[in-house]
Amino acid sequence: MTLKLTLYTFKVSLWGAAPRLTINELNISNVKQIEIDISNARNFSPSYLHINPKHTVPALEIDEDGSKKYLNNTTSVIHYLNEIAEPPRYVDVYHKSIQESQSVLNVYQGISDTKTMFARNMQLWEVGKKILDKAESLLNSNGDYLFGRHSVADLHFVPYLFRPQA
Ligand SMILES: N[C@@H](CCC(=O)N[C@@H](CS)C(=O)NCC(=O)O)C(=O)O
Repeated sequence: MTLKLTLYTFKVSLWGAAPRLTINELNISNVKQIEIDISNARNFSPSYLHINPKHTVPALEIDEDGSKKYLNNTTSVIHYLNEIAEPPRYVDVYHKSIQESQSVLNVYQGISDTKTMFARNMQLWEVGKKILDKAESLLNSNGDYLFGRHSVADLHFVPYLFRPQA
């Protein structure tokens, strides 16, 4: 069976970005991507309305041995891509990171209330301030590097310094 996939998407569309991320993360090769510029109403062109009568991006064309079908909402496109992909190389890390995010997801989904998350953020903010105070005092006494000469501590610290500027 020959499978040809074409994703209709638009670079500045968040919905359109979701399957692009999926394709990259799951390393799916040979998906042709076609830009549908919705800012110019290309999603209302007769040819696109044939692909997706709902005139939204993304949409996926699945061509199996010349027989074409279309998926026209983000969830079904992503589920399909997930089905055909090889399991990601670091699948354990994926699951672990999803589990670790579960408490945050619960807040967004209204399953748990926001207080615990915000209390934890406040707590982390205080820890962050202490780390910066400590680093400042070390640099005041030791010069250019945290412990007087360049060490792994400096390598770890620099990204933290850049984050507040982002
Ligand atoms: N329910 C759709 C929503 C997609 C959507 O709203 N896409 C926007 C771009 S972010 C779009 O194509 N809007 C054009 C329109 O509605 O005419 C999905 O799951 O894919």
